[in-house]
Amino acid sequence: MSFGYEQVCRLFYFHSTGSMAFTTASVITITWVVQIKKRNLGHFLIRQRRGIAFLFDLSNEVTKMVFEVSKVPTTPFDGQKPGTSGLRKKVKVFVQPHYLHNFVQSTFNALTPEKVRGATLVVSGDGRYFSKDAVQIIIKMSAANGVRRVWVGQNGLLSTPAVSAVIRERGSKATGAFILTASHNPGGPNEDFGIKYNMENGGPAPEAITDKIFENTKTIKEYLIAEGLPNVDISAIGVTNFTGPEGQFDVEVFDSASDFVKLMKSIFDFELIRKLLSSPKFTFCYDALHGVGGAYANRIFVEELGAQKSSLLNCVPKEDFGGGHPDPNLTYAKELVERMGLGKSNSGVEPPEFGAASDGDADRNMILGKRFFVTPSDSVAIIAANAVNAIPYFSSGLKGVARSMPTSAALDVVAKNLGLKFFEVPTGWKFFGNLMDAGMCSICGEESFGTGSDHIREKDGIWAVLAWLSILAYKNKENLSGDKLVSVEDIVRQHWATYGRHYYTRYDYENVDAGGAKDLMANMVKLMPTLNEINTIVKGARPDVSKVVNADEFEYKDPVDGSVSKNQGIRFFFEDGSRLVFRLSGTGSEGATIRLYIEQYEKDPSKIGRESQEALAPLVEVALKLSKMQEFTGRAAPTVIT
Ligand code: VG1
Ligand code: CO
Repeated sequence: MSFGYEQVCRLFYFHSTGSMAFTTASVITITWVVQIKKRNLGHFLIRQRRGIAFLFDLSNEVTKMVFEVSKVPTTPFDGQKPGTSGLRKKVKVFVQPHYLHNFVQSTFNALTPEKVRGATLVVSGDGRYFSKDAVQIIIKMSAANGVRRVWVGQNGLLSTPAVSAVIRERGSKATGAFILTASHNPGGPNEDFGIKYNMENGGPAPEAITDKIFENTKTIKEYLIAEGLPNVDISAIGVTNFTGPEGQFDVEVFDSASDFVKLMKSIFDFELIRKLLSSPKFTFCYDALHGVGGAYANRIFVEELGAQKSSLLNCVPKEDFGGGHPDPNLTYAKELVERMGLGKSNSGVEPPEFGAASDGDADRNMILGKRFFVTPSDSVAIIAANAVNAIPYFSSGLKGVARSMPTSAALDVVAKNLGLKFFEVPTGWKFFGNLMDAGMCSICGEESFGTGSDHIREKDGIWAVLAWLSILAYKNKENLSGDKLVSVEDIVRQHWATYGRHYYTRYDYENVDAGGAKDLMANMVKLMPTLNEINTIVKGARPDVSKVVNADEFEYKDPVDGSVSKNQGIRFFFEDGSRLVFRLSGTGSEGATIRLYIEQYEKDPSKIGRESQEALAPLVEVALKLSKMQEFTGRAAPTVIT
């Protein structure tokens, strides 16, 4: 037999039943025919007649479904710029014809066709409204772009940390992932959808890639899709095989929790935690806020660690998160906050010893003790201070620690005391990845309820809960039959006594007019170099606040690859170590959100027990005056205070 290379031909498959299927693609390269033979996909007899190749399948099974690829013309959409963590927009925007397609194709193009061809991609998310449709669209586009296989968590569910874990190690490694989530933003037909791409290290795409994606969205003219590919049943575990112009294409649906549970068991001492959870003195409560955390909670907390089923709240993932904000903070995690004795009403029931919540995609966490709130900035510092003793994964020491710029300096103090490498990066998890890949950082965190480690390249809500349970289990090891357990509050107060306390609060002004927000920031940039003027405003507002000694706009140079990220927030540093930070959110889907971060360090043990809003009131007043908040936004009060 002699075939010309890249010869025009048609392919026929004869089923054993006698029926016949054929590709309608008119161009099939002979290399592909040879590949089929090499891959041993059945017994093929190849004949050629007048430039047409015939493939006769002599095997008994025909399992391959054959698809063709279409090039669909399209035009760019405005505003497809990935923010702090992917592209987030209202569902109404995402469902427009070609909208999602344009973004996915722009991503493929940014990754380059060579990298996409033959790739293994993970596609899943927090299960929010529109996810199931999006999974099918991305499968069809992956097939058309020459991806070799797509891995999907059952029902399209995988938490963001689980995606990171799956990319890094699910038997073999994957090339990357599309994560379908808008995190803590609400879901449903009138709410938010989101998509982001993670790289082969399991972490969010760096700015070099997200910038390229955005550039591509501005010029895109066509996308590739296998429109005729039947929808894959993502509710059933199993593999479906297809064949296309680039060769074989498989979709594998797998259990959403197994890989992640295995990873957690390799990090923590589950036996020790189990002992704590089974102690009658210890009571526990976890709220998934109807996010994807629920898909892991039962397996880990109940099946593996023996917690009561009744200790799980809102653990059934829902497309609309039950109508709430899946945001684990004191404002939105209402049910948990009430249960922990931090709400307005007093039910008279004794709150649990420990409570935790995670967000829509289960990468954030909130840690609560009985009638006690742990700030995320304190949480990461306390985990870092106790990790080596309490968590087997860290027993040989920490490589370093890192926090995002607006996060309080509680971690800095721990790093200094323990002689650890320390890094301050811009907001967003993508900046931690390089440090971790380079072996420079083991534990990191953000003030926005994000905590994690180098076990993956995303923050990890369930990991944080297990870290705290490990610390509690370790501190109570010899104490489970004693009178009183060491509580969350005891651990935090002990930490403050050792390292000092960072009073901390964040004010969010959500969905303000984008123009007003920009002007407010521009006004402060102008103010920055004029320390005298700044201090006149400070003294005018609160004579009891110390003076501003420096003001700047945060800029980060990545110590690993040298890349520079500018305009990452405006900072005012005070003589007594206090700090104000202003930045615009990069995760909102409408208007602008201004975040104001306020921090004050107190070393004097007699002054560490104050209520934080009261302790910070003078600095808040100064911040509002300096920024002319009300003048620029028309807002007399923030939307959320954490
Ligand atoms: C917010 C937080 C930031 C976090 C990001 C993504 O970003 O401040 O710390 O990394 O959300 O978290 P911004 O730009 O709105 O301040 V998640 O849980 O949405 O992936
Ligand atoms: Co999230």
